[in-house]
Amino acid sequence: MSMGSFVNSMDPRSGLEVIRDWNGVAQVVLRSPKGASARVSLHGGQVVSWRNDRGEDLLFTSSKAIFKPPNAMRGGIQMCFPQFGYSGTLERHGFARNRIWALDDEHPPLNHNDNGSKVSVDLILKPSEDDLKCWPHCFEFRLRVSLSKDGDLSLISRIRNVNGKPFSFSFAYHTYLSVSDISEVRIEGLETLDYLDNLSHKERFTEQGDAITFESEVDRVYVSSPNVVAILDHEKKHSFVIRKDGLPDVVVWNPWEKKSKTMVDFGDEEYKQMLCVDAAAVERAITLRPGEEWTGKLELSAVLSTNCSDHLDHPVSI
Ligand code: TA6
Repeated sequence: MSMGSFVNSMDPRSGLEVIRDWNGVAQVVLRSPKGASARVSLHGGQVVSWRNDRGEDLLFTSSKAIFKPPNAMRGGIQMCFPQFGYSGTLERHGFARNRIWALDDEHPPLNHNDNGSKVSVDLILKPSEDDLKCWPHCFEFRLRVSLSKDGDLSLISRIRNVNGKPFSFSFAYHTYLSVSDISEVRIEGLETLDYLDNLSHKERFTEQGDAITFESEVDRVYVSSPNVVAILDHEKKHSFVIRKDGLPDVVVWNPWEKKSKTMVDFGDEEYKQMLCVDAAAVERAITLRPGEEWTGKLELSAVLSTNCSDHLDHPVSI
């Protein structure tokens, strides 16, 4: 995706590198000392790019993506909040991905020390008057996106109820992974789990014993999943390792051929080069009482091995 000529500048407060997209919306650029990079847009708090130290895109972005607020561009990592899918009365996947966020320079410290080995940006979203009309709950959604020196990408969401009464929500990091060829990809870590099939009215099934492979449309919510899942891309000889915390479910989506043709901002053949694997909280809504805060963490690593099973039994230390 050509980025067109963007004006780079340094944000005086955060010292972060900021570029403006062609709608004038700011994107913060994170760079690791070894050459990896990530770009986070204030439009939707969306991660619009994550590249390894060879400059290769690790996230999928459709060649037909529409870069025009308010709709999120098709690709990257989208914030689905306060609703996943059509599980409520709001627009699909909620409104957070369609709003302009702000840089958060009052972010309370996170209770973990990365001893400076990461470069981070902090964003914040609060409801507008219009949002309160369709979802009458005051919240603060703080998002920290970090890039480690080795190029691992981590996202930490903190949602605080600053309301007078409890509220409930569902959540997903809607993550478009770039893959070489979907028929060469398999997912390890979801074997034998139950899943809700969005292709048959959320009916509940149990996954068979082997790793998951793809030969048709898939749209499933794997429930009560382990906190580490691996996506093996044989052709690229690398794997994505997803580590998550506070997010019990994993959504797996590939639109395949027929559905691809129905999406204006998606190429007919692009289903072969992408797979959505979302760390999520969908099956059971999260309820926060006034003053309470929920945290949902995701860490993405791209490891040069196909036998990444050893990663599967490493405990999560995000
Ligand atoms: O994550 C799976 C899913 O809910 C699918 O049902 C599919 O609709 C996808 O999200 C894309 O949603 P979007 O609103 O971005 O077109």
